[in-house]
Amino acid sequence: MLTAITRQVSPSIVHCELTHLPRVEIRYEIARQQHRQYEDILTGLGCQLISLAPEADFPDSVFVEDVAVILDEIGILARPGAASRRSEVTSIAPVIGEYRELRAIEPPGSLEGGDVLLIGMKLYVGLSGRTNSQGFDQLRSLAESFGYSVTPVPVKDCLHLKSAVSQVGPEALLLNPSWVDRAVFRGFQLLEVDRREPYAANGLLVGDSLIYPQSFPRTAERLVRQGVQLEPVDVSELQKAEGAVTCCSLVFEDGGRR
Ligand code: CIR
Repeated sequence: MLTAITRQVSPSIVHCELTHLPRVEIRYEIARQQHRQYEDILTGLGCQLISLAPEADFPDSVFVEDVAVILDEIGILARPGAASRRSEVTSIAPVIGEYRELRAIEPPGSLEGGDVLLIGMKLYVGLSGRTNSQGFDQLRSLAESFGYSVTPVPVKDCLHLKSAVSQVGPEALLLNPSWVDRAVFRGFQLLEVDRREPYAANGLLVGDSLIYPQSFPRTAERLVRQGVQLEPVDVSELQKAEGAVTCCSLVFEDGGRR
């Protein structure tokens, strides 16, 4: 059974971190409704949902993906590169601790879950503005001890690795070749975003379905043509905070509580 951890949108989301987009008005009530729809989709796809209460002190806390990496064997608490996000880890740690033994990325390492693409026993880790080489090294030694291969991936012009590439099928990845080097992912079936939709590379694969933003119709059409089953969701308000669909949940195999 899959479990999905989410956190409801913070009333202070208007003060979110921004790296590549200009600040525009985020309509909090609409963001909340859209987030609820996203949660409903996760439930509809069979996830047991753990929807955590909003945290007023942490504008970006809806983006739970960034604060942990959950492997089958352990949960790794991240150390966000954005200083304003570091304390988000504290309140989610005991929730993940219900399911996994915990480890943590320690200073001077920084790492955000948005930089970690997990496919089977392969971990691709973005070296971005948020994840540094010490964070990468720490994750690598933790994951390699359980038999994972761990590959560093330079990313440019975007926030996280998963802004540039995500999994859309068992062996298929969707990517923006301007932000990440296709060659890293040789061996996978590679689909590219439509050039006019640079932010379209992020989808969340749950079982056989891809939760995918409504705002990228051209790339969506390409995905459908390749046989990908889409679950469209409107996340326009969270996108203004540079959020996408992977970042709003931590989805993992339950395997029973510890
Ligand atoms: C941030 O800059 O940290 C947030 N405003 C957006 C985080 C999005 N996270 C993700 O895509 N994994």
